[in-house]
Amino acid sequence: MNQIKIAKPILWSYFQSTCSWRVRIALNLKAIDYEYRAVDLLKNKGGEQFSKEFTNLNPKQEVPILFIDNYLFTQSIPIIEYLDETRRHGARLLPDDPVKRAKCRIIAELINSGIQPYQNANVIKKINAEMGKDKRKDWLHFYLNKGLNAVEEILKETKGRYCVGDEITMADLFLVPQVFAAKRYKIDMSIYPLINTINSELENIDDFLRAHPYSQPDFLRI
Ligand SMILES: N[C@@H](CCC(=O)N[C@@H](CS)C(=O)NCC(=O)O)C(=O)O
Repeated sequence: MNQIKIAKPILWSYFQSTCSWRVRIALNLKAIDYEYRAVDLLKNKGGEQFSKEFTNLNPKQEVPILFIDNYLFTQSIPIIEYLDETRRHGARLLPDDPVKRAKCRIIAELINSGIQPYQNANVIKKINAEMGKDKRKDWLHFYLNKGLNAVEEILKETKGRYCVGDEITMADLFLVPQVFAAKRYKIDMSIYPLINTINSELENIDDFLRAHPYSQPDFLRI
């Protein structure tokens, strides 16, 4: 009998990258075993994402990248949607109900395009260089608070135990890493009670804990 050999999935990740963390949670929730390839975003002042080898894999020079089913995917949202569409077991990350699905994508997008880009390593590097380190705090606090306010508002309407109702969805995979990053940047999280409550529900779930930066092979206290 002929057997088709399917290679083990490979995730290019950095322990502290919130975008990689989203995908790590999805892989855990879907019980997908994978090989972890660390990409040090800060190494040699430039970072391994700028190497020729990595740029060939992702011209945008960012993690995560996921190799799965013999395809290479970038961008956490399509990666997570692909996993959900091809693996129907485990948590359903995109609800069947079209309204819930849209709300879930809104929350993911508020964080994906409305918050994370402003705190991205290459953006902060440029802010430091062109505006000075003092301005960095104002920049981060302005954009993170603007985005988190919008998330807190939509949660008033969508929340159950988690971001959208009582089942874990893609929105939750975006929330937990973003809260961690906001705390690192010393955002006052006490003004976001719904985000805090939902984050506390989620952060101790085993599949989330195993995806946490502190549990990754490249974890470094920096
Ligand atoms: N929209 C992309 C964003 C990817 C991204 O910005 N990744 C960050 C880490 S969270 C990165 O690799 N940054 C490298 C850099 O800024 O040089 C996604 O969701 O995957």
